[in-house]
Amino acid sequence: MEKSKNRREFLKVGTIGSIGLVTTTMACASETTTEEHDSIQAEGETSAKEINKPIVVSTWNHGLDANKAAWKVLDEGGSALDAVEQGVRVTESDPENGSVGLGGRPDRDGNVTLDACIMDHQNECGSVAFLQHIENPISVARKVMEDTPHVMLAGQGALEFALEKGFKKTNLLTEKSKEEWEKWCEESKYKPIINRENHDTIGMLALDKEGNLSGACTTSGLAYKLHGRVGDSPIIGAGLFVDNEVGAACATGVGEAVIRIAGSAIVVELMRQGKSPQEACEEAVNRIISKHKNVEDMQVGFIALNKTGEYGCHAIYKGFNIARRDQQDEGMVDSTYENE
Ligand code: SD4
Repeated sequence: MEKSKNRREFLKVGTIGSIGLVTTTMACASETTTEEHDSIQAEGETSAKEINKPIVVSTWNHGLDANKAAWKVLDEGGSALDAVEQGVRVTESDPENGSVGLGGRPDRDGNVTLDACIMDHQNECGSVAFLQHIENPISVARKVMEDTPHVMLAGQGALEFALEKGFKKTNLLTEKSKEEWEKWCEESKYKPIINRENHDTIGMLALDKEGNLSGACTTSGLAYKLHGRVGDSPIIGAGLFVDNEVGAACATGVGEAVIRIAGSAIVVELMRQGKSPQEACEEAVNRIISKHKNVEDMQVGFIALNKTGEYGCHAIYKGFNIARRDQQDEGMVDSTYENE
């Protein structure tokens, strides 16, 4: 397999504020070089001008629409927490999206089961796993965070909690998803589908005008998974992690691989040690590769955003992309990757 764009190539892409045009082809990483970033730090403070805020980044093409909703909050001076919740709700409620919320592909028995989590700048976090019948699990996760002493609710208990909080029971299995699942049942391969294309989980990271970070992650998980399977997306430290002193990260792809390396927590810790968001994502991807005997068909991508509004992304395979919105513009950014 061919190695692709390496870090040094795209670290030259630009500096903060230099991403001008909306583009679908730019390589990932925004865009202080390591040296520039160091010099900012060495001067002692990062001035407001140097910090690229507010900014929101999210996974895949559906991130563009989600970012618009998040941007509305950020631009009006709202919190990153509100922004990421409002942002990913758009994707959850889109019946055309087959990997998140309404219209999500079911498990192998035909049940749409959802995982989501949210984390703010005060290390507060909330999560729901294996939740059925609720269109916006991210908002249930936020309620877990704000209205309970717990971090995570799962299954029937999460559903009962959501109903108590006034969420409505909804049939999430759209005709389209049902037909696809029925077709899949004819072959009965019982092999979860692993996507390398642009229609996966939404993970979103935002830095608000106050300079605070938050993140959200929500998914229907791997299509046709075993009933009861939970991926990385509701697990704080795996699918999402935020540390307001350092940065935030989220993951998309095969959740089992992300969980095995505590993926998003690792990305944040690497940034704490001085890595740029891009370098941190690369190291986490390579950790996954080195810890698995075979990554064939195992796509994983990470996004990271730090306190200066610098972002990066990296994936095992070509095909991952992220949506970015900041004060200059909005656009898609192709992720760098290890393998074609
Ligand atoms: C999961 N990470 O459930 C999610 C699914 C996903 O790209 O992101 N697919 O494992």
